[in-house]
Amino acid sequence: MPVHRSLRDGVLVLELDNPPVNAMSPDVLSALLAAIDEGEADTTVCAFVLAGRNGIFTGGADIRWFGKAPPPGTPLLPEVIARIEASPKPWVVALDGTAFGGGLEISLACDRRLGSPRARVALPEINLGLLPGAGGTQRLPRATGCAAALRIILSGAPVKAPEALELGILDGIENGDLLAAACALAKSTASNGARTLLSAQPVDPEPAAFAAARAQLAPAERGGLAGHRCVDAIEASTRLPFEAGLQRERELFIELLGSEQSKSRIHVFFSEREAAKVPEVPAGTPVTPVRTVCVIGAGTMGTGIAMALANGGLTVRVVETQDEALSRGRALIEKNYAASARKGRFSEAGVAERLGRMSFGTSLDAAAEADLVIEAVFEELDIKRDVFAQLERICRPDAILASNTSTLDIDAIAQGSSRAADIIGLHFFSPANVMRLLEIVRGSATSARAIATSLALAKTIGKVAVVARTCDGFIANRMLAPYGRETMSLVEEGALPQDVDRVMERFGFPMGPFRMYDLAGLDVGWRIRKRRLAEGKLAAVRDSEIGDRLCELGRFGQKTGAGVYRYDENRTPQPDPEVEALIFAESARLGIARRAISDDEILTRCMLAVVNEGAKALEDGTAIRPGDIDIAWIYGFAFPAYRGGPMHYADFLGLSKVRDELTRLSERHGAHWRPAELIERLAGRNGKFADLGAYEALAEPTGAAMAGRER
Ligand code: 3H9
Repeated sequence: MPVHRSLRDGVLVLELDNPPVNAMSPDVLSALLAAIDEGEADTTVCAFVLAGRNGIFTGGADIRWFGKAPPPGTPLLPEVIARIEASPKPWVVALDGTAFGGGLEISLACDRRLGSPRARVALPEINLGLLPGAGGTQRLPRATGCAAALRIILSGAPVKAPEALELGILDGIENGDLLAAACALAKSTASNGARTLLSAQPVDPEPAAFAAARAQLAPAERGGLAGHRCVDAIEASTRLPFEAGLQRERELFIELLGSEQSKSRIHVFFSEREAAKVPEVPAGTPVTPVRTVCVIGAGTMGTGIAMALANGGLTVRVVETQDEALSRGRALIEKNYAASARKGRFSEAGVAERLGRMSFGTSLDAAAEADLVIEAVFEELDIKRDVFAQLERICRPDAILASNTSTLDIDAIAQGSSRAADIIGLHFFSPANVMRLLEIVRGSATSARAIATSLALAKTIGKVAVVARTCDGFIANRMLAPYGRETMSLVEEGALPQDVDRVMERFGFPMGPFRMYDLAGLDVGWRIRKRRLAEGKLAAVRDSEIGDRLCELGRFGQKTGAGVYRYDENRTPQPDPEVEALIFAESARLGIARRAISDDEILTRCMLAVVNEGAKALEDGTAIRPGDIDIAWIYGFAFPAYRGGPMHYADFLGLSKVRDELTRLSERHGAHWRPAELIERLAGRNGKFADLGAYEALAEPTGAAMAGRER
């Protein structure tokens, strides 16, 4: 039953019950309306109390129904809210837990809002490329003032009970029996006669707040559309009578609902949650509870990982072989925390608490009691295998043994180990305490327990997890390689690095590829190319040598003051004639007649290189779903979320167009551009990547995948 009714001493209590988050689906809205009819007709009912079951008030409107026609006769949320406001009997809402989106909006239409200490409210619609479309932009400023309403709606961030009380969103916080207190408040409100509704309250215009808010927004065409419409809607509350303001909000909501930016962000919302579902790891798979983690290696990655774990409330033991290296790592962690405290990200007490959960040592024996060990030593196979051989002897039988390798094959690391089932890749992205993506890489022997434990860890430390099957570069770096190669080819053929960066930044990346190489360090790729060459692993497609030439000149990027660009004291990238000359010389050496290259060609070649490789990663089961790839690129490489990720973007372009463009590129630039078989297959039936569920892209479905499909 989506809404439970109970009569308590003349108060009709309505409890939302649509697990897991009481989303206000058509069933819930119909049941609510029916309850309102009954309560209004029942003379024994003097007031209403609205509450939620399942430990939550509600996660808001049911996003799954957006863009779909609800079943005939189903009321929309704004209609239900209008009924609540128009009711002759007062309403009190009892907010226990989360009240997001339409959940806060329905509360703002009630006379009184009582929260438990664990109440938290938000209007996060902007994260879905939308605005609060059920009165939130009109009622919230009447409760909090415009400046606070702008902050809450533009950030989409939750507000905890004490602050909600301070801002006038809550009328009180009940530490005891919330429902009983709400019923008592409802009765007393009823005895006062008149309703007290926010819609009747005036709004102070605060023009400066609107100017300041607009100044912060990204351009509408660069992902800022929802932000601009939010400000327009809130401003309407200061200029229009309440009903007209509601109407204006509705128009703007409908506009956003139809926008590509919102469709992309809603795709990201659900893809992020789908990515945590691995068919071979059903709900209830046993995990190793992780409280203590041992991190081996105190370099850039090891220290970032240690901070991410401590920020997630875990106990961390950092091990480094040399005292000097250990002290350097410890100093780096302390320096980073001091910087975070200066930026107000953590309080001094918060920093002390996190550092208090860390210990530092030079002996691997520290791993003996760890639930999980994460190795972050030098990216050399032999070194890593030696570490795992020692861990095999030291660690508890139920401990999970993870490697932070970004390129090495997990099967090669686990080869010959008696603990291969417990060995898994946990690929953090630099800086590991900031970047939200955690690529979980499973080897062919990795157990469901190891995967389930890693998925749980990701949730604990606030990372977004994507599961990849081990291969060269897993999902993210595997797709980054053709992207990188294409950026270099474009530069060899006639573009300049700043052209490619300009196009990709206009597309929405916060940083173009060449600026990214300089930030990450050109020497990282150089070392990998040299290692591959030494292992006789020649790239299937020629790698440009521009990066090597720059590294041979000691130009590793920002860390050496020069890479593709030269950097001034403010780290501003300056195009460098020396690099331009080097590029021209490289074109001449390769016998390439440089030509003008359009922005469209730059974007097309960069994006289709990624999409084509993504399709291949789906075909061979490296990636489970297209949405997983989108999440990996958004949280790993800052792909613009308002475009939904590379595979979603390809669907937006249309796979027939993508196939035809790839075919054209293959005729001009070589067979490596041939469309992936999956793209041919989907384009051939006018299909989309979005049509594919877990493993449905597999060229040859495996047993597990078939099992996954059946589940
Ligand atoms: C809105 O309200 C519009 C109005 O202004 C105007 C309308 C006219 N709908 O995140 P979890 C699913 S827009 C449908 O893992 P948690 C979710 O997909 C809405 N489904 O749990 C997942 O499904 P599955 C504004 C929803 O405990 C399951 O519930 N509200 C919705 O980590 C569990 O989700 C928001 O933007 C929904 N609204 O976090 C809030 N919410 O198990 C969006 C969740 O099949 N939701 N699901 O994968 C959240 O932020 C978090 O889910 C929440 C719980 C904090 C509520």
